This record gives sequence, structure tokens and C-alpha cells, in this order.
Amino acid sequence: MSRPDPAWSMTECGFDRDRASYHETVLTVGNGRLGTRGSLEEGHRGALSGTYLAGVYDAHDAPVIDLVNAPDWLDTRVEVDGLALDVDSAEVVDHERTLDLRTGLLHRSTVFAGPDGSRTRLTTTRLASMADRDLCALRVAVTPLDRAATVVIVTGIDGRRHNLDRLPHYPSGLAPPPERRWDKWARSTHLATAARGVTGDGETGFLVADTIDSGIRIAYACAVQPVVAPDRHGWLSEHGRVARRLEFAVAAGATVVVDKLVGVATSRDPGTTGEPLGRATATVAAHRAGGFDGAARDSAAAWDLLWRDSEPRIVGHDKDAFALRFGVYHLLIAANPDDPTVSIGAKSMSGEGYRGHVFWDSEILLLPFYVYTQPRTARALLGYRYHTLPGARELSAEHGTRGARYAWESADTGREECPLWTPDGTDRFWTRDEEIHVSADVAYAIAEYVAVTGDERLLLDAGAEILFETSRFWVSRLEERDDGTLGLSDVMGPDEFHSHVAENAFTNRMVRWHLTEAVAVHRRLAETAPDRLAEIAATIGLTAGEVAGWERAAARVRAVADPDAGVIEQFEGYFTRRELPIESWDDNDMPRYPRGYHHFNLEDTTLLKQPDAVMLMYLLPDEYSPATQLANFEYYEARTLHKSSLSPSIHAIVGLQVGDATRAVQYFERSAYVDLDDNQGNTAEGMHIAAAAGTWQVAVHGFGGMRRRGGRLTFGPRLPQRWERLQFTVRWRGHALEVDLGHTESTFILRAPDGVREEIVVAGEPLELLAGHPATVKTAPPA
Ligand code: IFM
Repeated sequence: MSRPDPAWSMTECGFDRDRASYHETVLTVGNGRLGTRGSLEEGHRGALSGTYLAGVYDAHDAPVIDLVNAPDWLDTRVEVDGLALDVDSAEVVDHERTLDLRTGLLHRSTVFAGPDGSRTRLTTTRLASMADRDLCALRVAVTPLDRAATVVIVTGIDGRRHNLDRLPHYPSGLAPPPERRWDKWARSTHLATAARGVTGDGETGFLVADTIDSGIRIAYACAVQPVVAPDRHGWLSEHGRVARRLEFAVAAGATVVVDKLVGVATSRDPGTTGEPLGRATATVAAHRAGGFDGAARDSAAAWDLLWRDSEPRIVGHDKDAFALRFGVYHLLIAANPDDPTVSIGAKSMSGEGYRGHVFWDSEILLLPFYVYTQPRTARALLGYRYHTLPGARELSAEHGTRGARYAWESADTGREECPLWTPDGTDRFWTRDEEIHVSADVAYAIAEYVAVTGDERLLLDAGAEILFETSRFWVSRLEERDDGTLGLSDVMGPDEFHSHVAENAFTNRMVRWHLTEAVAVHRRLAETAPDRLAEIAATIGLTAGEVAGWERAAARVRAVADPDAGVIEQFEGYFTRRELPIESWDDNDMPRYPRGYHHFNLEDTTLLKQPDAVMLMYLLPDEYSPATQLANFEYYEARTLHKSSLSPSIHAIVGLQVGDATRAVQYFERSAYVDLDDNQGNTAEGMHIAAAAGTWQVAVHGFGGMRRRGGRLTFGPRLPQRWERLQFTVRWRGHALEVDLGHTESTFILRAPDGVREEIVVAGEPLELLAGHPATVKTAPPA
């Protein structure tokens, strides 16, 4: 194989069972419509393989709804003179896999040896096409290296898939060997095979399966194309699986190559008509002439465009540069601009952690990356919240409130999918009942999208209705206090160590912001789009009087309004909770739980899982004076354990925002390396995709100091010493802005039609950009 550029390569060298599931996650290929973990094509004992299709959820046989482990399109077995080429049956002499981040191709080369010492090389290349998101492709090549041999390749579609569903109960202290790591998990079955076989041309196998409870039909069609004619071949169709068997007599040192094209379709694909099987078969037929090479070429071209718009570059520090790029690769394979009915789960489609559920991560951590680099994708992600608005209305009604309340963990319908209890049944998840801030987070993301893109149309299509319905929820959920103010009891902020609190500073402040924003949008649309506003109002029965009520309510919400408030109490009574010192730090210099403490017994202490007040300083920077921001950062940083991968990035950014860069690089590393170095030990369960996006935010918003303030883009670069330059492109109101930041001077180029001008602010000074003309200015950071 031609060697991809190491700066763009995620590589696995040698096969290590202990690290196999880690590699399955980090080597995931995908295209936003599906994700396929980087498992070996033939599988291995202890593998945690899976292909996940965006939006395909099912709850059958499972305590909580799962993103379904869909049919496996890789499914390949190779035998050489009767020896199965897999890591459990043959000796691995050499093994290397490289994920080329630039093209999305995963290359593999493994040399196996049999008991007699004879060696065979197996190479594969796989892709999930970015050019046609319904297409996947696999190339398999087998070379008996030192003798002539009979090579059998069996490759097809395997529908006998299960989700892992409950944590294993190992006796304490027993560390199972890696090949048995997942053995004790309960497995849920979500798929029932509806049909399988071979199409009339004898060339294309197919498998159709239905999800058992949600009733989604999934169809895969696959063409298996040998480059030279096999000596014998035929299709195998057995329970839940269809595969083509090809047998070749191969001379020593010669290579047989088999290509496979797979079309994927489901009955839930938006904007499609016709049976999924017909569509899957049509996809394969459309790509048959171009074959694997054509699919790889088209996909690489689509990747080029994605990187052109989204590539951030750090010059001067290779590991940081790679970590950022690796995260962006995973962000690009996580979302689909063409599907406004799905969002990104907490582990994207790279694993089963959090069962594919969607959290506030999507709006607060992930969305900014897409808003600034792939606005069409950002719009689709917000579309998911419109698609699930009916579910949010139902959820609100279930709780006796009005309007729409978004679920803490959301899947296909918007209903609450957060489990009630931890898997061992000991601790209750109050997040599902109390992390109601997610509704304000959705509103915040809508406003951010509109402000950055200038796409007011989103408000007319979906955003206004969401803002209004969620405002209704807030006013019906707010409680009247004795002094006439409005507050919220029994809530939980982002800091999940403290439940049942009242007047959570983050939630209350965001609610006030939300109501104010809804009123402002209503006013704006009354001027700019009165007819459409009237339609929306008629649809949801909204009156001007109700909107006026939101304005009055916003003014009464108990939230710190004084910009010079100093340290803001996280919730009522927080300052009276016990101070517990942090006395131990892990290898990454991040705090450990104090001895005897864990996630669920820190309620009466002041320790935090992740920031509330600091997050507020990040989301609403104009609301608090620099002194207040600094005071809150210093106070709460000292009490934060960072037990969420979302936490370090926010601390890095706010630290830089308040002029305290002490730990910014360390926080950047913690966020950027979380999966690269597996520094939380659970990358096997999927990528911490919010951390990947948080890392992008640290680079761009933190070290690059790029913020949207007063209707303009502002920059205040403050690069770490170890970086020479930071370069990225953002889209601002429909145009691209190329940014090249250095320690002492920075260059900006507006890419827009001739004559277009845009004013930005750099290091506090306005700078007028004229399209196509680079502007270089001094940007030395404050001493
Ligand atoms: O949404 C987060 C939450 O803030 C902390 N626990 C993990 C969730 C999913 O990433």
C-alpha cells in the first residue's frame, strides 16, 4: 500500500489484544450516515465490533433504547489451505493498520503464519463513502508468500448482531483477560432477518432485517467482484447471513484481489421513496462500473472539500497538531448534512457507550465546530431538535408543564431515554429528571447558528417554534418565591455531583437568557416576517400576551444580574457545603476523587464534576465583568474534579479568557488526548466526541481567542509557547475567513466576491478586510 503521510495517519502497529477495542474505536470509518468500528474484518475473540446507522434505534430486549448494532458489512473470512487467517487461529507475524485521516481510508496489512511456518499476507482497505453516504467498500487481497496455496475468501453481510447491554459483574478484583472482556455483558437482540439471498443477476447478495420494536427496515446489498475469475464460487445463504464464497489456486507470491461494494438503505432515510432493498441494490448498481477504485476516488474528493473548509493546523507541535486533526476527522464522520432528523450521540457512531443517546453535548460542545466550518451540517443537527419537538412536548406534558421540554438523553423520538438507575441498580440517575438546562442549551445553539451564519430562515422553518415552545415550558416550570421572584427547585446543573438543588446559577441564568431571546426573536420576526410569524403563532396557539408574559418572567427569574457579582453561588446553599480538599492527582495531573468518594456521594461537598458558573462565563461572556469572570474561574477551578471529558476544554478557554493561562495547555492536552492516549481508560466504548469538539474550541476560541462579540468576529490570539502558528478557516455570514495566527503578528484573508468588506476586531482594534486582500496585523499578547 502507498504510505499515507504520518501527520495524517492513525496507526496500529502489531496486534495487541489488550488494545484491540481501543483501536476498534479510534480507527472507526464513517460518513455521518453510518459509522463502522475499526474491527478486524474476520473478527476475533473479545472483539467489540459494530456498524451503527444514524437514527436507527430500538428498545427490544433492552432496558434502555440502543443505537442498533446493525448488520456487519465487513464480514470476511479467509482460509489458506484450510487455515483460517484470524488472530485466534494463526500466528500474527506482522500487523499494521493505518487510518488515513485525509481520505477516510483504513488500510490493513497482516502477515499470518500457519503451524508449518508458511506465511500469508492479508491486506484490506475499507471506506464509508463521503461522496455517496449509502455506499461502503472493501478491498481484500491475499498473498501466499512462500508457497502455492488454495485461497478461499468468504465475504458478505452478517445480520446476526447484538448490542452489549449491561455492565459485566466480575467478582471484585478479577480482571478478565481481554478476549473475555465483554463475555458477561447481557446482549440485546434488535434485528430480525426479513429476507436474504442473491439478486437475479447472480452478482449481488442482499440481506434485509427489521428492528424488532421500532420496525425500521434495513437493507444491505453487496456486490462481490473478484479481479481475476475464481476457480470456484457460489453464494452461501444461512440464517441471518449472506456471503459469496470464492476459491482460487494461487501461485507463491501471487495476489488475489476481491472487491466488495455495499449499498445501505433504511425505511427511515429522510427524503427517500421506495423499498430499502431496491435503493440499496440501486446504490451498488450505480457504483459497479467504477468499482472500488472509483468509490475510493470519489470519496477522497469529497473528503478534500471537507478538509478545505475544516482543517485546523497547529504549526510547531506535532502531537497537538495531530490530536486536533484526529478529533476533526471524527467530527467529520459523525454528522450528515443531508439528514435533519438525527444528531450526534455522546460517542458518535464509534461505539455503544451511552447507547447512542444525544445530550446537551450536541448543542454546546459540538455545534460550534459545525457552525463555523460546516454550516449546512449545523443546520441539519438543529433540525434534529425540530424533528423531536413533538417528543419534547410529550415529555413536558408528562411532567405537568406546558410547551416543550427536551430530554436529557434523547434518541429517535425526543422522549426521555436516560436510564433510571446505574447498571448495578445502586444509584439513581437524577440527570433525567433534573438536567432541564438542556432546553436552554438548544435555544442557545439556535441563536448562535443564526448569529454566525446569518441564516434567519432557520428561525422561520424551525427555530422560532422551538424557542417559543421551550419558553412556554420555562414559564410553567418556574416557581413563584415569597419575594415575588421566580426560581427553580429540584434541578441539576452541568455539575452532576449535586442534585435536587434550587436556584442553580447556570440553569436560572440560561432560562432568563432564553426567555429574553425568545421575546427578541418574536419582535424581530414581527417586523421581518409577520406572515410567517402569524402562521407559527396559529400553529401553536401563541398570543402576544403570552410573549409579554415571558418578558415579565425573564425579569423576575432569580439569576445573578450584577456584572460585578464576584463569586456566584452555584446554587442556594452551595457555600455552606463541606470543603473537601483535593489531595491527589493522576498521571495527567488531573484531580482524583478524594479517598472514599465517587460520583454519587459528593452531594454535601463543594467539589464539582464539571463547571456551572465557569460555563456561564463562557456562554455569556458579555454579562460579567472581567473581575467577576476571574473570581469565578479561580474559585471553582480549585474545586473541580473534571470527571467529565467536557470539563477541561471549557476550563482552558475560560482560563485564557480571564488571562490565566497557567493550566491551559494541560487542559488542552487532557481534552485533545483523551482518546488518542485513552487517558480516561474507556475509549473502547467509543470516542469522547464532545471532547474532540471541545478541543477545536480550545484552539479556535481559546488560544485563537476568536469570539463573536457585538455582532463581529473578534480575535485575541494567545498561542502556547510550543505552537508557532495556528491556522484555520471559519465561515462567517456565508463567506470564508482564513486565519493565520502567530505570537506577534497574524494574517486574515476574507474569501468572498470582489468588493465585499467585513470588519473584524483583532487584539481590541477594528480591522477592515477587503475580499481577497490579506491583512497582517501585530497581535502580540498582553505581557
Ligand atoms: O452530557 C455529558 C454530561 O455533561 C457529563 N456526563 C457525560 C454526558 C455525555 O457526554
